[in-house]
Amino acid sequence: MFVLHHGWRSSASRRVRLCLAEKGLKFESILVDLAKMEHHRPEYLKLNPNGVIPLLILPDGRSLYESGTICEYLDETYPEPPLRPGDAYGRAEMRNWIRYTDERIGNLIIFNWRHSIAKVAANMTDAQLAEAMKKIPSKERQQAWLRAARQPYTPEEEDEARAKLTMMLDRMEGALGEHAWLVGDRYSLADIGIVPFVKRMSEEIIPDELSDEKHPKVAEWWRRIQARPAFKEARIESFTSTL
Ligand SMILES: N[C@@H](CCC(=O)N[C@@H](CS)C(=O)NCC(=O)O)C(=O)O
Repeated sequence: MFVLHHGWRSSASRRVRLCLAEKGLKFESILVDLAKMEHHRPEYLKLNPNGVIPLLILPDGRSLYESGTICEYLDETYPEPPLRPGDAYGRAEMRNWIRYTDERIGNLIIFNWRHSIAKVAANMTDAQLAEAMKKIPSKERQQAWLRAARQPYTPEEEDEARAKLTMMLDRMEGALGEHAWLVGDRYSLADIGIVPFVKRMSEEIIPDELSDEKHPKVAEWWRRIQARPAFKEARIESFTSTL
C-alpha cells in the first residue's frame, strides 16, 4: 500500500493524487499541516530534504519526493492507463510543461498562503521566526515564509502574478489549438501537472480568463478535465473549503 504525505489543498499533492486516481491506486493518507511546519520536522526532512509536500512512501518502504518525478515513477511502474506520450519527443515536451509549471509555483504562493501559512507566520515573534527560518531548507521558501510573516504581497505584485498566470493560459491555448491535450492526443502528466494551477485560477485568481470568450480551448479542456472520474476521486476541491 502506498502512503502519501500530503495536503488536500496543496497543488503538488493534487498532481500525485490525480495520477494515483487515474491508475486506480489506493493510498494511506497522512495529512501534513504546513502551518504547524510539520514538513520541517527532522524526521520528515530525512525523507524529503526539500521540506515540502508531497512525499510518497512506496509499498516496499522506499520514499520519493517531487510531484513530477513521483508521477513519472508511477506511470513507469503502473503503465495502465498510460499517462506519458508514446514517443521520446512527446515525453520531452511533457517534461518541459511540468518544468514550466514548477517554475511558476511562486505565482500561486502569493494567493494561496494567505489562507493558512500567512495567518500563522504573521503571529510569530521575531525570535520564533528566526528559529523557523533555520529549519526551512531552501532560500526561496525562507523568503516566502518571511514575506508571509512580515511583508504581505502588494496589489502590484498580485497583478504581476495574475499576468504571469494568464500567460500560462495563453500558452495552453496555443498548444490546445493544435491537439486535444497539452501534448498530442493523449491525456498526460503534462495536463495533470497544470490542473492544480488552473483549478486555483478558476476559483478566485482570474476566473474570467477561463471563459469561452478569453481562452476557448482551455475552457473546453477544463470541462473535459473536470468530467474525468479521477478528478473527483483525487478531491480537487475548492481551496477555501474547510478540508
Ligand atoms: N517541486 C515540488 C514543490 C512542492 C511544494 O511547493 N509543495 C508546497 C505545497 S503545494 C509546500 O510544501 N509548501 C510549504 C512550504 O514551502 O513551506 C513538487 O512538485 O513536489
